[in-house]
Amino acid sequence: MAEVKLYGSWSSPFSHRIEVALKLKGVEYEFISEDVHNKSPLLLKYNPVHKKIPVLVHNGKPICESLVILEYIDETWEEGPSLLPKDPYERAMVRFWAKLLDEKGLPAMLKACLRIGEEQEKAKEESTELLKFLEGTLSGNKFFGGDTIGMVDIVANFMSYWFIIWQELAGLQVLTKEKFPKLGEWMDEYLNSDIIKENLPPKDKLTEYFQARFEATAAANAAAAGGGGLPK
Ligand SMILES: N[C@@H](CCC(=O)N[C@@H](CS)C(=O)NCC(=O)O)C(=O)O
Repeated sequence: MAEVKLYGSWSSPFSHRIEVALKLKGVEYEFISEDVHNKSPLLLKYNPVHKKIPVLVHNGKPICESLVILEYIDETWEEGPSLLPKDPYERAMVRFWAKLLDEKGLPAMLKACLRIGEEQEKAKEESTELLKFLEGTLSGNKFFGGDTIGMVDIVANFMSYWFIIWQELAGLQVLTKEKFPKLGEWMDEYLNSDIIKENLPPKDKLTEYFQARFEATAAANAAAAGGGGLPK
């Protein structure tokens, strides 16, 4: 039997993506919990380039970077539900949105919650612009993947759960059901799907974890700014 190990962390949306994909495909795996502030020698061995979780180790072979891992899972366990469409154009579109969410969406949304002043305003505008595009792509579909959860839904997990917590902590209202009704419906559908619901980290625990991280970032930035209290 294939040996599948996931080096991850309970609080990470990247790690959660891989757990969801494996569960959707019905793949049995061992979860190895990593402390990202004190990485294990095995994690550093398997991901010497980025030194980050998640890493999937399949029969001893490591695969790094969540988007790469998601495609690997889809291609390796073909019998489960497809995470990417078969049509080349549609596959390209999935990769486009997944890349955009990772390269622009997540950093902008995090910045909107961590920065202040002009930088925060810019990040809020960038996030809102992207959310408008995403709202447009849903066009009557339950999920970004159509009727079933696909790769874009899984990649966008940070928006439906993590960003909602971050914006609550920052006292922002960038993504709300009033401003983005279709994204609101998508979030409900996604978060209430059995596999997602059963595997999300508890909201209280996650809020507490990020509250501490946000406070530590603000304190570090204040110290770097000479006590000026400007989170960078
Ligand atoms: N691009 C990576 C990002 C993964 C990532 O940022 N992982 C974080 C945890 S959420 C990590 O391992 N951080 C440790 C570090 O930066 O040293 C992916 O998609 O897998």
